[in-house]
Amino acid sequence: MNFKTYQKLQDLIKAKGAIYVPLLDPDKKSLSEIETLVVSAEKSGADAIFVGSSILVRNSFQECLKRIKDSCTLPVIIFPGLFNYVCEYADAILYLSLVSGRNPDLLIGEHVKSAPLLKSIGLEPISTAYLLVSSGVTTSVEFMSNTKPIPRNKPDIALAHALAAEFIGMKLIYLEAGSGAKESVPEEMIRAVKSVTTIPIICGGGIRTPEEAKKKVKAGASIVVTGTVLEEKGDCEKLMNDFANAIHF
Ligand code: 1GP
Repeated sequence: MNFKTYQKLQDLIKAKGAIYVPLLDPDKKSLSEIETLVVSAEKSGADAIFVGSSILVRNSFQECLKRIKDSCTLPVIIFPGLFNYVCEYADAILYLSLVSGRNPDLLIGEHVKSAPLLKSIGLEPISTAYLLVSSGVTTSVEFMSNTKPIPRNKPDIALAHALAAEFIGMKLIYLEAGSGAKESVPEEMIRAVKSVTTIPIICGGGIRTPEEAKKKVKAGASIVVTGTVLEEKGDCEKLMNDFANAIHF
């Protein structure tokens, strides 16, 4: 198994300080809209593309990944939500373990089911500690995963989870407020996690402006993800460009 996509992300973080990753949901846009978005993302300075959904409604995931790969040269990474959708057209998959919860299926069960297929198609897994953080509303992840998020005013709890994940050998820490969250992950929590961990921190959920994204980077995030705010716009090339400029330093 090679880990070249993870290495590429690390190289980009080293070169740019932090990187910007738009999240595309195949359920929210048509295939042609997604193709257009991907082309705009590359032009606007985005560094990689995440593709995923909490519930897949349309039967177009494989086709969508293929079209995305054909439309850009950016690393294309599956962000599987709660289930490990596997697809040979992607460069890698965030192999998410929902470490903030105590649901065994999402800590290891789903991984066991998908590991042999990942191996046989040669899809790179990027071991990622997924920490769900409360955000003011019940998010899809919270409901679907049947787990409690970490209270947003408890950075010490997030810190302990992140440290344990790094000790176990995970390669990324995803601080997640949930798609469309009312409030994004607090900077104080990002700072606390950053103060003890050496692996890159991804921050996503409820980030709506480039200014907000910059605050996450200043607090210690190496990767900032936006999804919902892009779905709400028609042509979002300028917005993606503003995000990329705010995040790179
Ligand atoms: C969701 O972190 C991602 O899993 C992105 O969240 O859709 O709120 O930008 P938004």
